[in-house]
Amino acid sequence: MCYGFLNVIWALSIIPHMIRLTINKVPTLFIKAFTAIDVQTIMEFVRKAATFYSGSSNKILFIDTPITPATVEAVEKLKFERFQVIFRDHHGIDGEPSNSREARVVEATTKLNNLLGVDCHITIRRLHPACSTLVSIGEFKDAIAIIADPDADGLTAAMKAAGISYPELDDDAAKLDGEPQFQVTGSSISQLLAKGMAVLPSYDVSKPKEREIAQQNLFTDWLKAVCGNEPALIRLQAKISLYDDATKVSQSLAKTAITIAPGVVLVDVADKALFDPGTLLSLLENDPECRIIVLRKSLGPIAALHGIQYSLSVTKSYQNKINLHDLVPAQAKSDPEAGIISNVSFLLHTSESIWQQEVLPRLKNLQ
Ligand SMILES: [Mn+2]
Repeated sequence: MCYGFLNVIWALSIIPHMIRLTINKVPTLFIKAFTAIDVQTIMEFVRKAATFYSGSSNKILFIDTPITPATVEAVEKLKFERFQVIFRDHHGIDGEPSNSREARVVEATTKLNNLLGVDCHITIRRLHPACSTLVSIGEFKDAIAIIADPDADGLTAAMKAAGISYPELDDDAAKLDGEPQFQVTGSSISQLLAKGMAVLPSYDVSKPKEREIAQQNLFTDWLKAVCGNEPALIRLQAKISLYDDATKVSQSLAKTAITIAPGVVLVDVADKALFDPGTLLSLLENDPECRIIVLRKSLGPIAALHGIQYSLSVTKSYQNKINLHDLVPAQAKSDPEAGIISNVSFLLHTSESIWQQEVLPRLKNLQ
């Protein structure tokens, strides 16, 4: 799971999102499990993989997958069906939980530890910036299936586990799973993945499968390119100019930023050309006074339902000081229908009406 900019919340939303790849003969499902349907998808994927499996292990590896109640349920069901589940992840809570979401993660972590014992290794990102460091090369090449997070960290970790790696993979994975400005700083092969991810189309309600298909193709090509496939490499390189154009759009968008409250900047990106969010956010973060960045967007899970969405993120150095949950009513639930999505304290997405009625007045009074 990525460090936590806007794409994270996109992925945490209600939109089903999954990718299937066969890595070194190991069927791999990339999914974030949040709903009963996600649990069912995992079960069906594993059962099908098991019917085609000719080896002698009964291992299922979960790697970099969010520690949610749905994930726990999938693991329980797999155990019940006599699979050996091995769980490796770095999303454990570092210290005491500071909000209800973190408390739920701690609860689910305890359940997984109790269910799996030594087969469960949940650590923290500070110690393991990338999940690839939690497996050795080929450690799970005989597994029946791998379930991984649908991002670059999940992909690199699953590849290494299945036996496909290269010397810089761990270092690249840490960058790919880090903040946007560092994601594109890895080895040349890693940059192809990072830049490809940066220019994936945003979720568009009129083309609900477009982003998922684009990401499936990107993962497939990158896996092939790492294995030395020349046509895949050429296809990935062709995306670089798209990325370069998107960074130029970000540079011009950054110049349109307006300050709407002390340390709060807003950029209207609605209906604009494809831009790179990482470049835009890092340009805005260059101002040490900048505390909160607001993007007004025409694409995204709330925009899909309400037309427009406001996506707020707290800049790195203020993340311990500002809790965006303070900008909405205390009893507010994270619910796209109601116009609010927020799973972490430093990211918040709202509809136009919640923005006008709740968020903006509170922002103006923010200390
Ligand atoms: Mn991760």
